[in-house]
Amino acid sequence: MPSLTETFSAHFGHAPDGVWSAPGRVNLIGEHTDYNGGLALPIALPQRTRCAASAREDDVLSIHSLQDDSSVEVRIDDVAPGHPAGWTAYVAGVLWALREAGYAVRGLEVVVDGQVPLGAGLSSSAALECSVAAAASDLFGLGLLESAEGRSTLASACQRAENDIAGAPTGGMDQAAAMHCTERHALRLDCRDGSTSQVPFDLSAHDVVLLVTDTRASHALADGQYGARRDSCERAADILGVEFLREIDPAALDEALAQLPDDVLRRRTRHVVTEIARVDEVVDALRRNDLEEVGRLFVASHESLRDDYEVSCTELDLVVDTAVDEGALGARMTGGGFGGSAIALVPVAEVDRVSAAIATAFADAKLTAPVSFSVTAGGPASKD
Ligand code: GAF
Repeated sequence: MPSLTETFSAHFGHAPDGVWSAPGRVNLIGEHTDYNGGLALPIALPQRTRCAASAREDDVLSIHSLQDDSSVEVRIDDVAPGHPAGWTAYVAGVLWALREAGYAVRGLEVVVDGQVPLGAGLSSSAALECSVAAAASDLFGLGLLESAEGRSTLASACQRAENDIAGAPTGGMDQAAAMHCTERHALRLDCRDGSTSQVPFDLSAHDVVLLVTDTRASHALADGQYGARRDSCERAADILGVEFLREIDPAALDEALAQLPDDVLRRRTRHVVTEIARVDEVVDALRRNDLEEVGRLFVASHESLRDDYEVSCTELDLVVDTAVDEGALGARMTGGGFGGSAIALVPVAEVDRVSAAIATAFADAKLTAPVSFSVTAGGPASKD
C-alpha cells in the first residue's frame, strides 16, 4: 500500500503541509461516569489515526481515506446534524465545531490513515476527530495544541462534532484522553471541572501486561442503549436534587437509593456512584504498585457494569471470566460496552496461555474469533 503522504500527493497533486496523529484509548476504570460529572482513568493506545493535511483558501473540506479509498467533499457552511453522513461527519464536524466556537477555520484537504481498530470500542472516532483538530489548530494558527487549556478546547470541539453532527450522545472522555494522555501514564480525568492529572502507568517493571481483547462483537454508540443509560442517570439526578450523580456521597448511597422509585434507577445509580469511587481506589493502588488490588477493582467494575448498568454482553463476559480463570490479576470490559473490547492485567508469563484460552473459549461458543494484543500507554494528539 502507498504511504500516507504518497497517497496525499497522488490525490491532491501536491505534498501535504504536514501529518498529525491522535491515539485511540482504553479506559482503565471509571466507565459511564463522564456524563455524570465523574472520574475516569484512560490511557492512550499506541494505535493512532494519522491525517495528512493542507489548508485551503476556500470553505471546502475534501477528505480521502487510505483504508476504503473513498472521497467526500463538503462545504463547512453546509455541515449540519446528519450531514455529511458516515465517518466523514467526524472530520467535517470538527471544523464546524471550531467555527461555532469562534475560530477562523477554512477548508482542508485531508487524507486519513486510521490504525485504531474500527468498531472495537477503542475510540477510533475520537482519534479521527482529534487528529483533524490538531491539524486545524496548526494550519490555521490557533495555537491550541500548545497548552492544556487549548487542548481541552480542541477536545470540546471534537465532542461537539460527535454529539451534534455524528449524532452519538457521548460524554467526552475519549476526546479528553486523545488530547491529554501522556506516554507511560494514565490520565485521571475529572469530568466535573475538566481537570486532569497524570498517574504513572508502566507495567513493564512488574512483569505484567495490559492485554486488550477486541471481541469483534458489534458496538455502536449512536443507537438507543447508550442514550437510554444517560437518560436514566439524568432522571435519577433530578429526583435526588443534584446536577450530577457525582454529587452523591458513597457513604450516603443507601439513603439516596431509597429515594428512587424503581429498581432500574437504583441499579444505574449504584453503578455510577461506586464506579466513581473505584477510580481513586485504582489510582491509589497504582501509586503503591499494588496490581493485585487493581485487578480486584477491575473485576468489581465489570460486575457492576454487567449486573447494575447492564452494558456488558456474552462476549465481554467470556473474555473476563476466561482471563481471570487462567491467571489474570483482573479483567473488565472497557468503553461503552454492548460489544467492543475488554482489558486484562496479565503476568507476562501467562499472556500466551490467557490469549489462547480466550480464543478457545470463543471457538467453543461458536463466536467470531476475537483479537488479543498487549498495549502500553502512548502519547497524545500531536504533529508527527
Ligand atoms: C463511550 C463514550 F464515548 C464515552 O464518552 C464514555 O461514556 C464511555 O463510552 C463509557 O465510559 O466510549
